[in-house]
Amino acid sequence: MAPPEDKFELVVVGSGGVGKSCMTIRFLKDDFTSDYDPTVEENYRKNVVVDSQACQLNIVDTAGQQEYEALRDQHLASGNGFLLVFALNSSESLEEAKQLRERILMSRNKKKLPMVAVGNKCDLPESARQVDQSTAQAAFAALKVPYFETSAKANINVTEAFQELVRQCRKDASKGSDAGGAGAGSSGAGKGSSSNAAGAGAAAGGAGAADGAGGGGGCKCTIM
Ligand SMILES: Nc1nc2c(ncn2[C@@H]2O[C@H](COP(=O)(O)OP(=O)(O)OP(=O)(O)O)[C@@H](O)[C@H]2O)c(=O)[nH]1
Ligand SMILES: [Mg+2]
Repeated sequence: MAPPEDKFELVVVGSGGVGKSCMTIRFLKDDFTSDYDPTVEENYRKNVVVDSQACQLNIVDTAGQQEYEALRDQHLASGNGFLLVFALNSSESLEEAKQLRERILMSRNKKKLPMVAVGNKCDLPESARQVDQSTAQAAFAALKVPYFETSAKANINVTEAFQELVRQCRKDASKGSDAGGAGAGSSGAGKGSSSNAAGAGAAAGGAGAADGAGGGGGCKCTIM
């Protein structure tokens, strides 16, 4: 296979404990652990195929803990796309995800950047929910950020969310700086629209995205 033309840095951000690392590991390795080990920072590199096109992803799994905020913020400047993760059992984490979006846009002095929002832990029982599907959907639709309800644990919509972010990055790269977070219905592939992405458990499994060798030595990252 020819080397991928596209190279994107995807930065996974959100409050502590919302499931950023589990989302990343589910996407990259189709694995899950219920242990909680707060992250300082992890970098992964992997070649994936999205919409029949190869690309190289550098995925930065950032810290949610405040003490590492400065480390995280370095990547706000460098990232091509951002996965805004919150947990459906924490309304506070939703607020933080919205604030992070603003912080990213401000730090880059842009109105839009490739972003996808994710309400994780949708496997939890309804009684644990603090964020309604409709509330989050409406909030992100207003911001023109595609939104998915996911479960890293049950492998729901994880691949879809990352793939949508890659699409956003491609659009941004091809259209120049005024592209960014196109909203509902614009993803071409249908699945990414905020209205039909959330909730559905159609999850194409972990398979769709992951494809072999990293390539490129010498980086401080795990080559998947
Ligand atoms: N029920 C459920 N639990 C999850 C899910 N994703 C993650 N968890 C659990 O939530 C806890 C935190 O997950 P992490 O992925 O480590 O969270 P994080 O956002 O990376 O946390 P920091 O690295 O501290 O910022 C762990 O105990 C996970 O097992 C999910 O989809 N469903
Ligand atoms: Mg983590």
